[in-house]
Amino acid sequence: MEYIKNRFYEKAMKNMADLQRLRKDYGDVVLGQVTIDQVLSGMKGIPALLTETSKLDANEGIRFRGYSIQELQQKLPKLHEDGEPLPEGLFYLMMIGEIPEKEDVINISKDWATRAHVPQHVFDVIDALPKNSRPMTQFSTAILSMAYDSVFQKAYRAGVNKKFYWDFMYEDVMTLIARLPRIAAYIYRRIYHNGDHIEPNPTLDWAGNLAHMMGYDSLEVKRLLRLYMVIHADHEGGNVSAHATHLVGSALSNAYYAYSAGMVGLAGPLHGFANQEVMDWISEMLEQLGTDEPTDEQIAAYIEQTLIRGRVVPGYGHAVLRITDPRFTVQQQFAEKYIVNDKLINTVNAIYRVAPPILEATGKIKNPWPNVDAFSGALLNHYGITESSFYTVLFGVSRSLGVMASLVFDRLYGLPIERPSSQTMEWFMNKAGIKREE
Ligand code: HAX
Repeated sequence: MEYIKNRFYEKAMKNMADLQRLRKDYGDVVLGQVTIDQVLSGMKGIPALLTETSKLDANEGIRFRGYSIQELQQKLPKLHEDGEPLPEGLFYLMMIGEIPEKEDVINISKDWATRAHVPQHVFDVIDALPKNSRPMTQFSTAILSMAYDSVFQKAYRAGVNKKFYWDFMYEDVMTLIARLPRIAAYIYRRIYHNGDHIEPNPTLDWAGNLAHMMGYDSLEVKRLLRLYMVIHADHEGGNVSAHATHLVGSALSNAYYAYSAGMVGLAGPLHGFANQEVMDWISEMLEQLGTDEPTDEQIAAYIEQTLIRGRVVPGYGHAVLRITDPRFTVQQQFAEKYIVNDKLINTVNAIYRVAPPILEATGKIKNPWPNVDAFSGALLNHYGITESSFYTVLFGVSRSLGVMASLVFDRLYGLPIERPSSQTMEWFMNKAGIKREE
């Protein structure tokens, strides 16, 4: 499997000369002006990070190395002709920048299968937590407990030259990704299936094995999880999970520390936890209305009520996107293709009809359209994965692909410790040319 690592090195090293040239000869090129509003509204739109794996366009959605999700559905290798692409192929694409051959994808599957053994101490750490602690708490704690195994950390402590950091980081990243399905499934079976665990099947692909170990061996669930793992994998570098991973990694923390930090960020309700919140919000609505087939008028009234209560409508809005998230659309298409008349999916579609004009009419919500989290829960629920408190863990497993690929780039490029400046209120007032109210 060394050839994947070697190919990554050859391809990525070609960019090094460009990076050095940019820093040395063009370092004082001005990239734009930063406004007070940008800083005080969460640094939106400020170009501040170098991320190779994907790019998010506000009016088009995500592109992975230039390819849209629909293009990837056509081009990335699949196990079955009418199935979904394997996430292994997307990982290859993000790392190497080229669409892989089927053989490349099978090689990554095999590589991850050989690395997938999870040490007993990780299960012991999970089992030491209360069974009812949040799945994301169990997940991020389990990840952190694997730092013990970090080859990067050992190499660093042994004094290895920094030009080889990326190599050890690559090894940690591949091992970490390989172990995640087992860890996620272990937490799933521990919480929702009385600890009745299912052993991995090393002949299965990464997402297929996750479905298997969670207890779902049907082709349908494997197909859904392959789609799920592809569409959640990356969303350029500035989102909370990616940025937290990168930031912590910039202190030369190992991959387990960095990814665990990213997962703690993903667990927030405005980010990855929104996929559970969508389900909670819909459940509460249906309970309040006493129906599982609400009318558009009833949904509209519930949205208004949510806004009046000063709450967000989960699954809607985005910090960058200004359109319906293409990740929402591919899930909707998946449902149209494979699912006939599911009441929850009908409700999700009805919310999509009703919510955008109401959100737009508030005049303050910049993007009234649905994001990825508005649909994913209904699909999982349809196939029997009804435990919505677990959904953010599934998101997290997928997100490892992008943020971990980026971490290898970070170390190969030798990106420095990240340290933006912060300013006091007084500094901002001075810049605005105004004085504080007495
Ligand atoms: N419902 C109600 N109000 C909303 C809203 C929504 N869906 N989306 C934005 N707003 C509000 C904001 O809370 C903000 O209100 P205040 O001025 O009173 O603070 C105002 O509209 C302007 O916000 P914005 O500039 O449009 O949006 P932000 O960039 O600040 O936030 C969020 C983007 C995604 C966090 C936001 O749209 C939101 O809270 N959505 C609901 C939660 C959600 O679905 N999160 C998942 C996003 C996708 C993702 O990361 N998945 O992991």
